[in-house]
Amino acid sequence: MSREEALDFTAGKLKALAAQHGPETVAFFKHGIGAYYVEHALKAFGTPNVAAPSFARCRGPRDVGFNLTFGTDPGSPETTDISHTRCLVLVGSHLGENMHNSQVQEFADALRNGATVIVVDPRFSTAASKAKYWLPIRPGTDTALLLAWTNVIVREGLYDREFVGTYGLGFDQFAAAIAGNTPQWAAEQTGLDAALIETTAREIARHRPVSLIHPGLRSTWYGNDAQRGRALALLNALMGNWGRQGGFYLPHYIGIDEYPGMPSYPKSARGKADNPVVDGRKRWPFVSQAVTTGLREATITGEPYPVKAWVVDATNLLQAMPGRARTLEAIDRLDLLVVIDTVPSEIAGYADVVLPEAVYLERFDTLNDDCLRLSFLALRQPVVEPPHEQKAGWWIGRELGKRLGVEAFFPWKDMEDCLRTRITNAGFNWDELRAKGILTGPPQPIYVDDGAALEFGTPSGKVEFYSAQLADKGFDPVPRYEPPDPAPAGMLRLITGRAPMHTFSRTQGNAYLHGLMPTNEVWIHPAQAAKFKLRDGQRVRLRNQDGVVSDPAPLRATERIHPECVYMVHGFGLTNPEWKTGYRHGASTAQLTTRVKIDPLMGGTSIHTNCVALEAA
Ligand SMILES: Nc1nc2c(c(=O)[nH]1)N[C@H]1C(S)=C(S)[C@@H](COP(=O)(O)OP(=O)(O)OC[C@H]3O[C@@H](n4cnc5c(=O)[nH]c(N)nc54)[C@H](O)[C@@H]3O)O[C@H]1N2
Ligand SMILES: Nc1nc2c(c(=O)[nH]1)N[C@H]1C(S)=C(S)[C@@H](COP(=O)(O)OP(=O)(O)OC[C@H]3O[C@@H](n4cnc5c(=O)[nH]c(N)nc54)[C@H](O)[C@@H]3O)O[C@H]1N2
Ligand SMILES: [Mo]
Repeated sequence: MSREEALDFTAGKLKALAAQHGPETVAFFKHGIGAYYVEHALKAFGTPNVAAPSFARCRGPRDVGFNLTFGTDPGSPETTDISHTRCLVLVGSHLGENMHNSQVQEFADALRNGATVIVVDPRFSTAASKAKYWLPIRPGTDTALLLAWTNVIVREGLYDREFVGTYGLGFDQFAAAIAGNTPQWAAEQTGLDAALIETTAREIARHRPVSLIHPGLRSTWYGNDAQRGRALALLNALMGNWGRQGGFYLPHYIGIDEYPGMPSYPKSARGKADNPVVDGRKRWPFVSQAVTTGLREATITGEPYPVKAWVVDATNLLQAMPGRARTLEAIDRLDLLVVIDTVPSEIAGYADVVLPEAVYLERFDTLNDDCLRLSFLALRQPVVEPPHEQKAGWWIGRELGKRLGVEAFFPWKDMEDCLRTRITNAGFNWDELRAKGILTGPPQPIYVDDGAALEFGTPSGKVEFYSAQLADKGFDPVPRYEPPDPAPAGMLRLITGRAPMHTFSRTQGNAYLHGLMPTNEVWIHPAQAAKFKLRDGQRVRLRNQDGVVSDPAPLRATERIHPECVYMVHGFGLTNPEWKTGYRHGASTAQLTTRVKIDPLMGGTSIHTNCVALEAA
């Protein structure tokens, strides 16, 4: 099929499906800014069903926990003022292995400046190796630790009374609710020493307000994660660090207008399919973005209405979503699966139509104008031509849009025309942006002490220590500890994270990065390795609680990990034989993630709820 035939076929099929089931029958899955114009075409066509795994599978629980507390989420990259902090607490955030480049540089600044670092992780991470205190917590028990820290800080009066008095709401109810969460109680849950919990609580408070408890990013751990996000938010609130140097800075943003004459999207009367109303309320009342697994369920059940076509752009749903079997079941029920990718990804192997996209060095994308310390406009622009028939996302979006009859949403000649017009109309210089790649706005105050305004977007306009919103919907208004489900006998909990040289599954085929790290390893405590009669370096398979068996990966027996869990880097074990590099290298954590607990507040799908036994390969 030629590219034109593929686009004609796709648009023809989408129109036929929309005629039968309504435009909402099309679901769009994406990850990242490159997917902007395909999303634009499909929203113009009339579907509200757009979801990214970076919400319910990644940052969602934390965002919701912070939103419920401060009325805003910490963003990505987070508005954390790491370089200036005197005390940095990392709860699972494995900076340095998780390569958020700017944050890793700030982390290095903080270390150079002599900041105290406290790392809570069942694994001795790279960040833990830089820390004054490493708390090797029992996996899944973090909320107990966070509540015990707040308990010490409240009981000993170490919190910022002025901040809490001026901006807080429901502090007394909060203090009463956590009164029983003593260090002795938390020690039993977390396996940590009660004295260490007390010492670290005092250490965190000693530096306030220049004390920062990092909100984390991927917070989909155990299924009750939004409440852990709230516990993290509340601990920060006690430090009075919102809008303070070395805490959370207050970001700025340059909003610029759309291309002139852009129509607005049609509004669907049927609403989104991912989070329908059940018994008079949204299934997950506090979602702030769509839930990918909700769209998958709608595809399988046909409820609340049939979803018959998926367009998947820059996300490998087979690795990114939990429960591969369920994803394949949904794909089986589709009338059309279109995949837009830069390589023959696993999901592309299941597609009816593949539209190859040019890589980021070969294309314009829409402007990046995120919120950061300085407001900015950043441009991605082509530096080389695509080698073959690949096209930029904006081109694919517009060509699809034309064929879907929504050309009015693409009034510009090409992306350069679109961007130049928007930039020029906003009073900026296009040639300067092209030459520099980024334009910044004037410096504005980012700290309260320099005159930045402190405002909270919660219903009360206050920092909600007690959440009436949660109470109204039948949830705990103050976070409460729920222990993780115990591992089945003879099994260990599977936990996962990142390695600096790889990005999920997307870099597995890159020969240079593959050369740096050709496989993941299975980290296990030596005492547990001995129980499974395995030795360091041996190739092993993992068998999960549902009988799913992984490809082999080498064992790494190390005291750097808590005896109750095994650890593996995510993204390995790809199954598309088209891949010359990376095909069936290492074990796939996604394949072993068959059991999820769903966060009742926001539909987050937990990852660390799976357990494994090990056997020699
Ligand atoms: N088991 C398990 N699952 C997880 C996670 C985990 O740790 N464990 N992590 C979760 C998290 S935090 C996240 S954010 C998600 C990430 O989920 P995804 O972003 O879906 O991750 P990848 O598996 O890397 O898939 C990305 C796909 O995009 C393609 N791609 C890369 N660049 C481009 C481009 O410019 N254009 C187009 N069109 N395609 C491109 C790649 O080739 C690849 O096929 O996964 C989540 N899922
Ligand atoms: N190199 C690289 N960097 C990346 C990415 C990438 O693919 N590659 N992806 C980016 C994305 S989208 C995301 S979301 C982030 C994810 O990065 P983060 O948000 O930092 O990490 P997580 O994956 O949530 O957490 C992994 C860490 O949590 C620890 N952990 C596991 N279980 C528990 C527990 O019960 N309690 C505690 N306290 N710790 C636990 C693990 O041992 C590991 O050190 O990384 C980003 N940075
Ligand atoms: Mo993520």
